[in-house]
Amino acid sequence: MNQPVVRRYSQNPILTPKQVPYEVSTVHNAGIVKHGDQYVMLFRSHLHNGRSIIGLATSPDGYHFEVSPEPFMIPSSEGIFAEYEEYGVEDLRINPCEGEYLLTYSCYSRHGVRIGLARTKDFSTIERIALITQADLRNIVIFPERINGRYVRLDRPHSEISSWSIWISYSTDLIYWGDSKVVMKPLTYHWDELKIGPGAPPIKTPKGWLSIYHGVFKNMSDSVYRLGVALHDLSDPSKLLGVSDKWILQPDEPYEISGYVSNVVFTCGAVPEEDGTLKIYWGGADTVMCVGEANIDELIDLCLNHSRNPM
Ligand code: BMA
Repeated sequence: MNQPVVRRYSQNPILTPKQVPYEVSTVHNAGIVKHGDQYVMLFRSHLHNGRSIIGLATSPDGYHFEVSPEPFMIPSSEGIFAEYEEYGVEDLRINPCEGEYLLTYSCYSRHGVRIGLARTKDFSTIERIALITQADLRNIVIFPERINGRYVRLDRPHSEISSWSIWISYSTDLIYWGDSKVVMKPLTYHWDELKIGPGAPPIKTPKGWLSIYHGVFKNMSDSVYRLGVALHDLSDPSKLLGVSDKWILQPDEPYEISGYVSNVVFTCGAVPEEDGTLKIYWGGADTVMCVGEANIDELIDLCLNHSRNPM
């Protein structure tokens, strides 16, 4: 049996820089959600100066996207956000949460990288709420509902003395976060041994919270970004029920192997469908957007029955 866990859409890539009506060199690492009868994608683009902004694209079917004429989010020129977004905004996640969308994105500046939180209900107006971390920290996803009265997020701090791992933090107001602890670490001499980070916002299933994450392996010439899957306990998401020992997606296609950064598949979003499949979206080689489908039960089975040690 050698069936791929994630079945690529035959017409990948689904979005390329050529489809963007303003000047960009990449489209990648998009947050995505089903909003009413549309799929809404907030994708990252490098400008020709190497800094990033966020664009918006919509689709009736999750495969064919049309890009809005203007960018969705550019670095702020106001207040504290202006100082910390100076070098660009990146890798936005759309976290559906209790009737609104919480947008978590990396803010780059001369002070390092930290995470901004904004909210929208309709993708036409957006309100920046707060910077919710110090530097250096990336890849925040927020669970879709409060658990035991608190908002919950997975995050990924940087460290000089430990391989970069997935942590959990809690908040009662979305602004002040704490009670943090590490929940999952890279495994030595394993496909994710260099570093891991949260990818798509967690998805609720009857068996647990499903989390698609990225893991990186460094070889003699390169680093390879792959995707893996983990399952968190429904009532205590700091508890890992299992982490698939094998990756679910690796760079295999030409548009994943070569591009702005070679050998990268990187996700910021996935959409569960009513038929039990999960549409996973990923950036290929930091240059184009791609989609593929996995079976949610199969992902759960990988976590529960073919698990590696989370820590
Ligand atoms: C990470 C982030 C991602 C990017 C990946 C591969 O560190 O910067 O945005 O997709 O590297 O270049």
